[in-house]
Amino acid sequence: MIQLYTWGTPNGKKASIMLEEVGIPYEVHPINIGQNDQFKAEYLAINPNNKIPAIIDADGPGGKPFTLFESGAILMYLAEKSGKLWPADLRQRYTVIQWLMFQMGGIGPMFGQANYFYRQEEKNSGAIERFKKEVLRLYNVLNKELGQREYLAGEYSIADIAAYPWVWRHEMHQVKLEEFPNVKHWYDTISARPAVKRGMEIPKR
Ligand SMILES: N[C@@H](CCC(=O)N[C@@H](CS)C(=O)NCC(=O)O)C(=O)O
Repeated sequence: MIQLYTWGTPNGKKASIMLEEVGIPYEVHPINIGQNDQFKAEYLAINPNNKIPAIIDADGPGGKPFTLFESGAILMYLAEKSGKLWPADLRQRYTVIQWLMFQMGGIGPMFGQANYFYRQEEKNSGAIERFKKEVLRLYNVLNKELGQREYLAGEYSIADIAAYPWVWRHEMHQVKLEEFPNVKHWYDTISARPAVKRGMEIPKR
């Protein structure tokens, strides 16, 4: 049984989608980041970086409990632990990791900043300009790549699970998916997966 510490944001949903995809039983602990639960001492003992998601695997490596934060690391750990969505072939595995890093280093931070600046009442036009440009650049990369194959790394993988909940927030960063038809097709295909539907419902309120 895995303990999942999460909230209803893209990084949190990556972990719940993955747990649903690989079928590992888990218990949800909502960490309300709007009420600063992430700064409470008991949560900082799990993730000193005061962010969701985090997991505790009671049956971790060596049969001992294992605590892990950073959503990309959680996806890789759950893939390796379950043996699912984790290609045995080195070339394929690193293609998955490459697209996972593209999400962690590009999509997550850039879409996240764009969402933040678009949400502010007092608009910072310089910041909006910068992040809008970067968001559109990233959507163009996704659209071009997804025109050549169905999923980011070929087969459905943790790279798709990482990117999907960020694209779910496309309205927040003012992107019309219809303008990126290959991304829209990929998004709709992933949205139809039963495990993704269940994972997106977490945490239930
Ligand atoms: N790189 C981290 C980012 C996690 C992250 O930014 N989580 C946000 C929610 S999506 C959060 O917990 N924010 C609370 C805060 O910054 O205090 C990961 O991928 O796990």
